[in-house]
Amino acid sequence: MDTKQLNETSKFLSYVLRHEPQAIGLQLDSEGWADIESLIAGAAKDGRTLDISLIQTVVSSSDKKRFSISDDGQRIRAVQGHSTASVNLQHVEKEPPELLYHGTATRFLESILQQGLIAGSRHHVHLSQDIPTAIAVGQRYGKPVVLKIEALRMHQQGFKFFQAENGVWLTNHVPMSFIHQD
Ligand code: HQG
Repeated sequence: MDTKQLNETSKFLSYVLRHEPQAIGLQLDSEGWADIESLIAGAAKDGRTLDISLIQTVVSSSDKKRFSISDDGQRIRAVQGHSTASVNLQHVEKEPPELLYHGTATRFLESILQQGLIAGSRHHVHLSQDIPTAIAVGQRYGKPVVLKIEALRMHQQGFKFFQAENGVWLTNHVPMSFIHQD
């Protein structure tokens, strides 16, 4: 298994487990779980050869721990990042640290200044615990900029925060009054 094959498979799993399960006729339950045998069968119809050992390697080697496999080994899910309406993953609600970070691209700043941070097509706004991670997230869309979020103050004012299994922080909306650009 080479890195290219692992990356491609990881992208494919993100696509079907977060966004378009119907592309391969896959059913996700409300917690995002898919049956691994059905995933392999659906992928095969799409001309893609998956097997359990490739899937397990992608899951265990994912730098961001994007996926998890159920204890019985039968099911797989993405731990965050969904956009598909059929999934409503019940993340654990948690008090956030004083500051969290959001990496974005400079070209989005004008709109963010007007609307605050919005979830867009995903179910939540995604926040990072540290600046290097936020820079990497922002770089995906252009020249990165890191916004500092007063997460604890938001929480004290009633905004809910969740932490996904892989440590990514999630919230529904961040108004501009809690965002700093320094
Ligand atoms: C931006 C990756 C204009 C937001 C990452 C972001 C993350 C606005 C983009 C996870 C806006 C949405 C999520 C507003 C927010 N006006 N633009 N009002 N509010 N935006 O990909 O946070 O590798 O849906 O700044 O590491 O970039 O896939 O969200 O640039 O953890 O596992 O709209 O995805 O993880 O982009 O990334 P995304 P994100 P994976």
